[in-house]
Amino acid sequence: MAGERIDVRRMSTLLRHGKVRVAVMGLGRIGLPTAGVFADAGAKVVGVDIMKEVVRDTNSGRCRLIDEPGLPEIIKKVVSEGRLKATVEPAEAISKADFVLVCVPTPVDEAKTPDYSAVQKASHTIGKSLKRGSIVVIESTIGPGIAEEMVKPVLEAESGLKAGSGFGLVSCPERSDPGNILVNMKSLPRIIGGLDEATTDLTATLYEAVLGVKAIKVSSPKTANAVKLTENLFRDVNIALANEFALLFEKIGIDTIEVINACASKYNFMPHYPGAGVGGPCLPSNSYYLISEGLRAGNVPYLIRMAREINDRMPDHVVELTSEALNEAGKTVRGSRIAVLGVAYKPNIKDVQLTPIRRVVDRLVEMGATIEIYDPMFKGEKVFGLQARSSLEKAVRKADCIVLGTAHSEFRNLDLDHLSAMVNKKAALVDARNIVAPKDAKQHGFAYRGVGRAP
Ligand code: SAJ
Repeated sequence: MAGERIDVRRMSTLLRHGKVRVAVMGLGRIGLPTAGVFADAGAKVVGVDIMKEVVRDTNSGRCRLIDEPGLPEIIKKVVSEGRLKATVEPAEAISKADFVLVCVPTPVDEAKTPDYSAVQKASHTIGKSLKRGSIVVIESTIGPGIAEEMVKPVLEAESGLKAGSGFGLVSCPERSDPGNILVNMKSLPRIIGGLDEATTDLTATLYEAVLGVKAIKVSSPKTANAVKLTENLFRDVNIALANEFALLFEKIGIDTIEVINACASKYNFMPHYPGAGVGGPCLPSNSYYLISEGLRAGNVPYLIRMAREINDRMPDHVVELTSEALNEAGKTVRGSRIAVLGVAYKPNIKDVQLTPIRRVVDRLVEMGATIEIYDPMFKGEKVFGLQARSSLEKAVRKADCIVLGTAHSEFRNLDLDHLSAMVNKKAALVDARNIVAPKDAKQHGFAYRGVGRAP
C-alpha cells in the first residue's frame, strides 16, 4: 500500500472490504481502544500483547478497561465478527500487516530517565517480520528524535529494508484522555509526522478514514512528538502554577478556586486547578522525555523541571494540612483514624499509576495514623497494600479525619450531614480536590483545610 496515492474515500472502501490489515503492538489503555476502533472501521486487526491474560480476555470479547465508556461493547462486537484477534505471537500478524501501530508504555525509571525499552523491543520484533511497503506508526509518547534515532536504525537493521523506500515510519502520538478515550479518538485531530511525505499522506488518509477526524500533517516524527509533549507539559506547568498560587494564597487568606473561576471569565485564561498533585502514566513522566533531550543538547529546561518539583511536593502539603486540621480538632495524626476517599489519580478512572494519593497515605501511615480507604473504582480491593472498604460508610465510620483525594462523580454531592453523623466527635476534613465548599464543611463542624483554600 505504501507509495500508492489513496484518498479517504478509497481508503474507506478498502477498509469496508477488509482489505486493510493492521497489527497493534500493546493492548493497554491506548492499544486496545485503538485496535477496537480500527476493527470497527473494517480493518482486519491483530492485537499483540506480552500478557497471556490480556490476549485471552480480548479473544473472548472481554474488555478489562471497564472505565472506558463504550469500549466493552466495541470489543465484544469486533471480536465476535472476527475482525479483531489477539495473540502473544507477533510474527505472522506483522508479516501480513499494511500498518503496524506501536502502543507500548514509555515510563520513566526511579532516576526519572525515560525507559524506551518497550519501544526498542517492539522495534526489534517488528523489524524481524516487517513486510516490504508496510508503515510503522508510533503512537506511544516518546521524546523528539527517538523515532529517528532509536526506532529507524533498529527497523532497518532487523528488516534489511530502508526507511522511505522499503517501509514507512511515522509518529502519530495518541492524544486521548484516559476515561474518555473513544470520545477523544473520534473527535480530536491527529498529529502525523513521517520520515517521508508519502508515508505521512497515506497514514493521514488512514486515520481520517478510520476515525473521521482531521489529520494535521507535520514535517517529521520529531515534530509530531514535540507537539504531544508540548501539550502535556503545557498542562503540567499550568497545574504547577495553580499549585504555586494555592500555596501562596493559603498563607494570605485568599480562596484560589474563587480566583481561578473569576479569571476564567477572560478569553485567554485557561483554568487549571490546584490539588494533591499530578498523577497518571503521562504527565508525571512526559517532562523527563524533553528534559533528557534538552540535557543531551546542552539546554536545561528550568521551568519544566521546576513545575515537576512543585507538583511532586503537593502530596506532602496535603499531609501538612491534615496534621493542621487534626491539631485544630485537638488531635494528632498519630493514633488518628483517617478515611481517604478517592485514591485514583483522577476522577472516574480505575488507575492509581503514580497517583499523588499514594504518598499521602504512605506518609500518614508512617506518622502513626490508621488509614481506611474508599474508592468507588476499587471497592473492597487491595490498594497500596491496604484493604479498601466496600462502602463509604465503612471507611468513614468513627473516623477522626476525612481526606478527599480524588474528585470522583460519586463524591461530587457528598452528604455532609451523613458524613458528620458517622465520624468521631471533633473530626477534621481535608479537601485535596476542591470537592466541598469550605463553609459547608465548617458549618458541619469539621476542622477544615483545603488545598488553595483560606483556612
Ligand atoms: N490535574 C490537576 N489540576 C488540573 C488538571 C489535572 O491537578 O487542573 C491532575 C489530575 O488530577 C491528574 C493529573 O493532573 O492527577 C493528570 O490529569 P489529566 O487530566 O491531564 O489526565 P491524563 O494524564 O490522564 O491525560 C493527559 C491528557 N493530556 C492533556 O490533556 C494535555 C490526555 O489528553 C493525554 O492523552 C494523556 O495525558 C496522555 O496519554 O498523554
